[in-house]
Amino acid sequence: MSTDEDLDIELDDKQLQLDLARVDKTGTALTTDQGIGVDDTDNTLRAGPRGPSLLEDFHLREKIMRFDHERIPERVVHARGSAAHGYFQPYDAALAQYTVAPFLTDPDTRTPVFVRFSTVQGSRGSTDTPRDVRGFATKFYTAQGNFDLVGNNMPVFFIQDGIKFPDLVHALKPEPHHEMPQAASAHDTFWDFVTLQPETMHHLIWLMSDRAIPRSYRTMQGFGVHTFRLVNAEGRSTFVKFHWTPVAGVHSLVWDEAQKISGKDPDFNRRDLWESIEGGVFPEYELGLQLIAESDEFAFDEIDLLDSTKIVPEEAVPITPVGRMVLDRNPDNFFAETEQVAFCIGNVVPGIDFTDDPLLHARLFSYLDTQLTRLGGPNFPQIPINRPVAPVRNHQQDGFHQDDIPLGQANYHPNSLGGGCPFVPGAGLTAPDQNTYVHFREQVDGHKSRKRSETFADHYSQATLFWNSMSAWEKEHIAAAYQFELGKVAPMHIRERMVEHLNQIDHTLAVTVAAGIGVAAPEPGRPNHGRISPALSQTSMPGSTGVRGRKVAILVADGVDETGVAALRERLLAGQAVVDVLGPVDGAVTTASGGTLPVDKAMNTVASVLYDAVAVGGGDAAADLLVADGVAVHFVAEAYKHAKPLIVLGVGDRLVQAARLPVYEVSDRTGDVPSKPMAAALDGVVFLAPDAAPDAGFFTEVQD
Ligand code: HDD
Repeated sequence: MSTDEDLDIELDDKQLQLDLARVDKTGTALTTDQGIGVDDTDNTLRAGPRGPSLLEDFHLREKIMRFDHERIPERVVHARGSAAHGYFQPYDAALAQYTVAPFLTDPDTRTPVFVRFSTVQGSRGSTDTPRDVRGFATKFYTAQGNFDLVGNNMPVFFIQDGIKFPDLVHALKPEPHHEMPQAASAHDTFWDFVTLQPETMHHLIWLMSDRAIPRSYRTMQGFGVHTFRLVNAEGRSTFVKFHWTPVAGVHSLVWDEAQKISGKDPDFNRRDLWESIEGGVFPEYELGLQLIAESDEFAFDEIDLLDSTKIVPEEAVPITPVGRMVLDRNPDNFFAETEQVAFCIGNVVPGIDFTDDPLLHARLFSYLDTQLTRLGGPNFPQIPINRPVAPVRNHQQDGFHQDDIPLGQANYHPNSLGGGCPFVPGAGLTAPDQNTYVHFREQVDGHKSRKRSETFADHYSQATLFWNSMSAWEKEHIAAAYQFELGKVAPMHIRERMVEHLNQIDHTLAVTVAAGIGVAAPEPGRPNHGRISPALSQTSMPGSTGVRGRKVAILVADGVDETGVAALRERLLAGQAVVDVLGPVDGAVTTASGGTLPVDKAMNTVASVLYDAVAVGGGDAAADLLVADGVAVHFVAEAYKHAKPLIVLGVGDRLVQAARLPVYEVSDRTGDVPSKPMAAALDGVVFLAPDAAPDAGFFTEVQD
């Protein structure tokens, strides 16, 4: 594998391997699946132009047969997803004391990755922006074999034991009698289940937070959720929790935006991922680890490391940054790659091991098992996107879709007819080396029983911790989300049950939610412990990329002052923002000086919800036209409602006045950009001189 900083991803091992599977049809002639050239693919073979079709038409039969079987079962959860290729590279060798895995310890190694992001509840064709958990699954094609980190964008899970997963998913999915609602958790069966299962309370409050409506996959965290182990060459284990932090910061939609986007552009997150990569704004994430010595397993009050409904607060165990992942290439074919990729939580490499988390253990079975139906047999690891770059040699053969041709007579071990091959390389090892997996020698002892540990019993403290750690606006959004979701639940007893749970988390939250859903305010419940973890608030992760990759709409009309628009556009593009000039219709507008200004899109084919900021061009005649245009007035009013920066050039302020928006700050000096966080304030419009444009800090402050 190349170690060159400027490595062309085409040259990395996985891409070379995929090249063997890529089929370029450019300049080729049409054939059947048997390679036979065809003379006509538009007309069935018939007995006379108006006569019956003939069964001997092998091209017709094959074409229809192939079409009839184009679909495979969608994933039972996480069916809707989008994916990208990229690489991971560790910063240094610091982890070598903890693990034998070179992909984490060799800073000269760039490991190819394929990452699939997903929603959980909806079907393959559902919208990108429901209130839902997002999957964040990474396949590392390491030289020692595939490691799959199959995580989510929330650090905890609904249930503590995987045996409850079918119940959880049945309750979450569309209801069985009428298949409604699609891609939404706001319905009776979900809230019936979770209110009867208090261990869900911590994950639920995350689900009610803005984390459940990420603005883009580029601005979303990822978590391995479970506690895993790193294992070093002496066989010593260290507990580890995996964290992905987006370099662009953690940014979410607001709920009204999310719902509107579902209609305006159901592919919103998918499109963003695709277009960002095509535009060279590569999504980047830092991998960070929380490392906990084996001897500290019981050092945390109220936290059992085997309980996936708990976090280990960063204030207790800081995150050690270990490397960087960059997604820099879109898949060539959605089905072949994004649909056929098979993540298995059991895919680990030497140096990474499991703990006894009962949620994790059920997953170890489920992922392998589900692929058999989904991908049609046991040879799914041979599908190009799933193939390791490490060599695969064993006696596991035959079955549907065997792509390899295993040579030789001996397909068993031990053998002498095949020279004893493939031989077992690590026989006798008591600790892993980088090429040989040796399971951690954990000592286990216990009576068989279906009992849950007492240490898993606290279901509220960390929900309270999360609530306490939110900023005022995050709290508002959470309370509103509970109200929205529970307001769609018909049986009142379920609403009441939920208010009782909320009362165990925080009394004020319970009273606020109750007031919105027709439930009586409860008496004070469990006292709030008052602890906070500042790292849990989105406001702690603003990101460092400023306007890069942000989408800005500039509204123009005939008579626009082109110099102001050009200056703003230029400055935004210099910061790698994405700029769309929007006119009343597509094509071009005439400018104040009599020229023409090209328009990227017509205003009514898009909407402010698809942008991060909206600017209004200047020019007398243009301002009059925009003021008279209901679509333009709505555009700025809605952007304001969603707390987005409004940038107004010159007399463009007339549009803002027409929308009756309050004005809080006027900047008429070049480059003097107000820094008031509009998201929090919800009370203003920014005016800029024609040649002023927002700098990085501006967007950082208004992100949420
Ligand atoms: Fe799961 C898919 C994440 C618990 C059973 N899961 C799936 C995907 C992600 C997760 C990201 C999509 C992978 C892809 O893009 O193809 N799942 C999680 C996380 C969990 C979790 C972070 C808790 C910490 N899952 C979980 C449990 C079970 C499953 C407890 C079963 C006992 N998950 C599955 C599955 C899926 C799946 C049925 C459906 C498609 C697939 O595996 O390949 O096996």
